[in-house]
Formats: sequence, structure tokens, C-alpha cells
Amino acid sequence: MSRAVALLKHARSVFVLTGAGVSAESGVPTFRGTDGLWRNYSAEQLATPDAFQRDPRLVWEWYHWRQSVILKAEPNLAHQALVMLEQTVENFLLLTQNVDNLHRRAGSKNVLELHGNIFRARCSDCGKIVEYVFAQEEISGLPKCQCGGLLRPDVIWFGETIPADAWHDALDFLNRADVAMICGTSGVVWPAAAIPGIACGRGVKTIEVNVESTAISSIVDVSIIGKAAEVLPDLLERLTAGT
Ligand code: BV8
Ligand code: ZN
Repeated sequence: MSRAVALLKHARSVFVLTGAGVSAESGVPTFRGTDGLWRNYSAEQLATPDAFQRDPRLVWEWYHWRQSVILKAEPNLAHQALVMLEQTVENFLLLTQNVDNLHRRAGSKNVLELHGNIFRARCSDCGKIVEYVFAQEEISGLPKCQCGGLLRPDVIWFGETIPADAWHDALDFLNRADVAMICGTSGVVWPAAAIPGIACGRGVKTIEVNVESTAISSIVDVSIIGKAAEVLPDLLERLTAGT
């Protein structure tokens, strides 16, 4: 922990990558943990264009269920610690794989949503993007656009390319960062999983926070095993105590 604080103390630019682990303590299920299944489906089976093509109702049921879980959730101390970190360092960028909007609800400003946002929908016909929160009474069938087209969640599914501008901006910031923190991700989903290797290759100091060791634990400068909602507030307390 003290080595992580020392790295952050001398950092002007801090890059953070988060995954489902930082929302776990808000009660939002992770993807690959024991709570990662829904009706015995895995994310890889449902979060694909083919699954939506084949059974849009099933896929929408999954997203409606996830929206209902997230709407009951509150940002946790990990999200709040990252808001503090953004206010503490000179330059800050938060790249999240999460689609739950909890970083924004916590107050993070400079956030890039690499995989989209579950509270937005996109028209399969005209491409229009709308804010979308499922309300039982509103729709009996599938959500439709004003043009009549079928709406889909505005998230990036497996097999779909990620937003080029978000990826470009993230790498641009990472290349100039002093420290990169990798929090609560299993590091199995590409291309986000490439971030730690790119950071190490650029000489950016890396800190991992995860409840268990992962494939990158051996390549990062500091690997902290613990819950994000405990480790991150502790890190911020030590970081700001010295100021
Ligand atoms: C693409 C949105 C071009 C939907 C998601 C190589 C290059 C490019 C692509 C690929 C490649 N190899 C394979 C691919 C294909 C694929 C891929 O990566 N597949 C994997 C499964 C092997 N990638 C893609 O398709 C990407 N597209 O690159 O386009 C292309 C296309 C085709 C072929 C080539 C190139 C698009 C990927 C985006 C998929 N969309 N989500 C939705 O959410 O509904 S991914 C989904 O997984 C979520 O976004 C999630 O955030 C993400 C990653 O999972 P994690 O966040 O890491 O969550 P996980 O449950 O896995 O882990 C939680 C971690 O937290 C654990 O480590 C746990 O220990 C820890 N933890 C738990 N509790 C805590 C904690 N840590 C701290 N505190 C705690 N309390
Ligand atoms: Zn439309």
C-alpha cells in the first residue's frame, strides 16, 4: 500500500481502468464471478448481436433485469474514492468497462465508457440514440424508436468494435500518464485487457486492485489484494493525509 501511495504522490497524470469488481460492493453482479450468471446464461451468450437477432425479447429481459438491479444500487466507497482521486491529481482519466453509470452518479467527470451505457438505447434502423430506462407499464412488446425501428441497448457487444474515439483518447492519455491503476477487472475482455501491457511497455507505473490475483498481477509494479471499496478509500486517505 505504501508503495502505491508513493507512486500516486509523485504522479501528475493518473489513468484508471475499472471493471465490474468496483461495482460489486454496490450489489451489481460481476460477469465472471459466481454471481455472473442470469437464468444460467453467461454474458458471452447474451451480449452478442447474434443473440439479439435470434431472441431480442430474451436479451431485453436480461438488460431490463440488470437495469432494475443497478437502479437499486448506490455508488460505493470505491466509486467515491475515484472521484476524490480525480480532484486530487492534476490530470485524470477514468476508462470504465462498466455500463452501469455508477462512476458518473458518484460524481466522476472525466469518464470514458468503453463498453457503452445500459441506460441508453440505439435504434437498429436509424441509429438514433435515446436515454432509456425500462418501465413495465410503458411497453408490452419490444422497445421501439419513433421511426418504428427496434431499439437495442447502447452497449458494445462481443464481436462489435469499441468506439474508436474513446479508445484513441484513452491510449493518448495512457501514453502520457505517470501511473495507471487497474481496478476490479479480470482482464479477460479485449481490447481493454491490453491496457496493462501497453502501460508497462510505455514505462507507466502500474497498480492493480483486485480481490484475487489475475494474469497481470505478476507484471504490475504494485498488486494490492483487497476489496476496491476498502483499498481505494484507504489509498486516498493516505494520499491526502500527507498534503
Ligand atoms: C472488439 C458490454 C474488434 C455489454 C462487454 C482480441 C482482440 C480484440 C477482440 C478479441 C480478442 N480476443 C477475443 C476478442 C473478442 C472479444 C473478447 O475479448 N472476448 C473475450 C471473452 C475473450 N472482444 C470483443 O468482442 C470486443 N470487440 O474488440 O472488436 C474485434 C471484434 C471481433 C474479433 C476481433 C476484434 C468487445 C468487448 C466488449 C464486450 N462487452 N460489456 C454488457 O455489459 O452487457 S464485456 C463485459 O466484460 C463487461 O463490460 C465487463 O466490464 C467486461 C469485463 O469484465 P470485468 O469488468 O473484468 O468483470 P469480471 O466479472 O470478468 O471480473 C470482475 C473482477 O473483479 C474479477 O477479477 C474479480 O476478482 C474482481 N472483483 C470482484 N469483486 C471485487 C473485485 N475487485 C475488487 N473489489 C471487489 N469487491
Ligand atoms: Zn429509429
